[in-house]
Amino acid sequence: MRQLLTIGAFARAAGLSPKALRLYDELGLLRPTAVDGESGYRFYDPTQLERARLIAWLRRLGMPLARIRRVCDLPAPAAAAEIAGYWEQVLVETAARGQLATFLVDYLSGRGSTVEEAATMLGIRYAARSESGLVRTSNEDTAYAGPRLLAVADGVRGSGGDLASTAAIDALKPLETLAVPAEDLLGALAEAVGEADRAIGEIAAATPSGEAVTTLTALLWSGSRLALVHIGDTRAYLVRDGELFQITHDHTYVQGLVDEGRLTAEEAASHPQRSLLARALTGTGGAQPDLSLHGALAGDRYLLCSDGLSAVVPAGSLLEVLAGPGGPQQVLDELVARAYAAGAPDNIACVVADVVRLETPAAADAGRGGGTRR
Ligand SMILES: [Mn+2]
Repeated sequence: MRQLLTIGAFARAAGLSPKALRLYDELGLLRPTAVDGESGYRFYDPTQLERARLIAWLRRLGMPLARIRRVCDLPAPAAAAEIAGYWEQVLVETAARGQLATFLVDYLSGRGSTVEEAATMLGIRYAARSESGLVRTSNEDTAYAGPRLLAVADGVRGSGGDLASTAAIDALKPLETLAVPAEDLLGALAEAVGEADRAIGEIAAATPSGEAVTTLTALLWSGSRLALVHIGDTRAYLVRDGELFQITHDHTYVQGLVDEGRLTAEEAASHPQRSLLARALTGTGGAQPDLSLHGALAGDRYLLCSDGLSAVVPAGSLLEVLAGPGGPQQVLDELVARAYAAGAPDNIACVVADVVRLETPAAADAGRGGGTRR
């Protein structure tokens, strides 16, 4: 029989502590070969070192013990696949936490700027349209614009799609009239999205397929800032200083491949699975929308749209129209006209909104005095 190692010697050889070894014994993760009946001392066989080292490495990766047990009991190729899957999950979660951290930094940095906000009175001018296009016989897209809320939603084709996109935006409409302090904007939006998801769950339960799915991209106006909520492949763009910025990230399968560097943006645009959604409102709870705050400047122009516009009218053409003359309605009509000129193969939902300086008594006084205010 091979010489057994004491728990201390085995712990040193494996890079684990005796305390950890006792825990792994209790959890059934790594049983000692022998236990002294009188003293209770544990003894390990040197052949157990491989398993012990694997456990130590997996602990360093941060893998939970239950998952480590699963990996240890698998044959090597399956264990490798399990570790790869775990790591992919960690990366996704870390990216989500990174976004949250960025958001919190922005959020808390922007909080103290009420003096500046009071000096500049801003408002929005807006227009919204939703069309079925030239090919589809039904319209599952919804577009809405009001004094505080701008929103588009693209319901996935099927029995519940149109109801789902309407319900998603309806759930946000109470925010039009609710007095929400600027610092609570995002919380209010997140809550409303939870409401939207619950409503969609009811719609799904009432449809024969049992499914109702929609995207949602919405902006809530606070008078100085815009809170953005986004899930799916509807988009929000900002035109500022003559430049077009897409301020949402598509939650699609192909965008995921682009992010991983496995596909170029051009390849993604013509990919057969380009409309496959990675995230959406499905009524199953736990929806994970992106939330962010955007400071408003007079002269900013926002576009919210479904893929019925963005997939057929290239960014250069969008900017040409958005940077052109005319108010929101005129620009919106021109954008929709370009989608039709491109064949309008899908439903089109579109909102255009301009951030404008409001004429206030204070601003008018300053104007008379010849001062320039910003
Ligand atoms: Mn669509």
